Amino acid sequence: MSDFNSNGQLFTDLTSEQAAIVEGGLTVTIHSIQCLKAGADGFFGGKDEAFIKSSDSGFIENPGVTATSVMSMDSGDSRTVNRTWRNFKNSLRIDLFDLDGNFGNSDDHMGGFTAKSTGGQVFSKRVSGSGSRYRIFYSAV
Ligand SMILES: [Ca+2]
Ligand SMILES: [Ca+2]
Repeated sequence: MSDFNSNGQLFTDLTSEQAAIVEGGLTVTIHSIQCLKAGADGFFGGKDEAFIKSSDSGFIENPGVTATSVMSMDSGDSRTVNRTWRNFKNSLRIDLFDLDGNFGNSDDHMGGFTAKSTGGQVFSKRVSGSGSRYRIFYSAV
């Protein structure tokens, strides 16, 4: 929506996305993950080859480099991740997958969530999918 201000100059109202750019966007850090149940390889059993990816858009840093390395996860395992994503918006989508490339299948989705600001505090989020359950520890500002 456009309008003229008192000096007769054209100005445009910011959309919420543009306002987030002015405010600096959102920075999401995944601190660690905990595997509550490793089950995404079905009857093959064993561990998940977990990786975290954001399919979001509008990245400020590392565009295109959106996934972590693969972490071998068994039930009860915890791993430090310490990976940060930053975008232009006020939310950022995080998804967890099990790598299945060696079997020629597409990777299994093990759940995800849309992160919003936590005021810098560390929150945990439970996600599940494809027979696996995880807890993801994150913060966002
Ligand atoms: Ca699998
Ligand atoms: Ca796998």
